[in-house]
Amino acid sequence: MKKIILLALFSGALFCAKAQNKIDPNTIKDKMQWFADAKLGIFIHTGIYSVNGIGESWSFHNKLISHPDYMKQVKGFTLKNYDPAYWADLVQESGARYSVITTKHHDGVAMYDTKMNNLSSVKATPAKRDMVKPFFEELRKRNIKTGAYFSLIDWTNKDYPGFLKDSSRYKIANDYGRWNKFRSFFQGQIKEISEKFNPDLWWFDGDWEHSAEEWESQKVRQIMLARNPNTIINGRLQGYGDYDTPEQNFPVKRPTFKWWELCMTINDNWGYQPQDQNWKTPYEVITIFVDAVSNGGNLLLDIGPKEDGSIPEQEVHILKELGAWNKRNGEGIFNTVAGIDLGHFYGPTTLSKDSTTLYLFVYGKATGPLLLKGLDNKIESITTVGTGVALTHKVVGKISWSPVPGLVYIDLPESALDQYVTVLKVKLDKPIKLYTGQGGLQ
Ligand code: JFZ
Repeated sequence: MKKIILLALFSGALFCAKAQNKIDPNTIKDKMQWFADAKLGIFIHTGIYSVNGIGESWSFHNKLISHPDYMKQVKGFTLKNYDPAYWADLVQESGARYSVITTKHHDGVAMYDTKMNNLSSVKATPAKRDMVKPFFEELRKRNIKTGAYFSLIDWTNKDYPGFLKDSSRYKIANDYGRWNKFRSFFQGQIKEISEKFNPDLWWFDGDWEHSAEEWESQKVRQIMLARNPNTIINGRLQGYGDYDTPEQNFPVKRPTFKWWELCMTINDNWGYQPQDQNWKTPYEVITIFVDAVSNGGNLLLDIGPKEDGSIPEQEVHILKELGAWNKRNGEGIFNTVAGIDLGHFYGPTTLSKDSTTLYLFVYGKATGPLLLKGLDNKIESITTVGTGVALTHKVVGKISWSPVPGLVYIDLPESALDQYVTVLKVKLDKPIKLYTGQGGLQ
């Protein structure tokens, strides 16, 4: 229940406070355009939790393991097979346009060479490597946008109030100087990430533990925008973010947020956990991806590399299958906008930006005739995007004297089907015009 409330809070905080800090809507629209067009990102939870294959940070917070035993994992984090070029190749092959890597999770262990303390993959682990710099360099070589996940929570830092689930070190009101010391620390890390890596996107996390005032969220936003006014910020910087981040739970009704991204695990856990073999199938991932895009959102699909930097083969397989599907059908996904109401077509749809092309998505082995309702356009052609098959259609029930359009039945032979989701391209005579009446005589 807590998670649902908090995730709902993320959304509320994001949009109700935006008016307060008067973010210029035009500037925001321009800089969010790449994100709106990108549709797919790959999330990477890398951290010492992959050594024992246990829950990231939460395992000690929820007392499943003592904090000292959790922190002993620093000694097993080797990255001996870490290959940032391979990671970037895999992101590229998936079809993703951006990738977000954990620079620091709630456990406080930085995956980059932070100068703010000695708790990092560089200074505290046998890896002695900064993961972020080389990965961002490889992403940029491939024109893939870079995202920095940063946890505001730092349950290991002695100056952070929170620690274990039912105990805290102090209350801010009782020791403001200590809280200020922590604020200088975490804001110093944000400054150095800004300066060293200049991420295209910031993925904050953990804002739920304190208020925007306590975090100094407006100041934090300014720190990032001062370095790069075009960087975009997720909605977990309470009231000072640019887009919403529903987590794991897929929206059923189309979200009202202008920009949003569903972040989702590829099995049931964010980090590498060997016992978790509940992999989502390529079909499940692709259908969830299509659903998010048809509702105007993005999918941020997570992978959890092992402590040596290698990526589990199941994750590689899923990303490659997703990428192969994107290669066949990406025209209906990338650079499109949200589709039409489900009353017109009983499935996901997207539109070209000039709305002269309607893309219909057909799950699994469904074949025609498919029904398209209320289309008040002349159809110039219907083809399958992935297989390029020209399809026939029939208009039924058009009454000559009525303005109400007829029903369109589209033949979809089994031979034209995609292995996972078939995409139909409906080329229209002009920008889409839809009849949304209740039938009858008008
Ligand atoms: C957060 C992190 O805690 C999690 O470890 C992972 O990094 C995910 C992407 O982001 O997920 C949450 C967010 C909120 C709650 C729990 C986990 N909550 O409100 O209990």
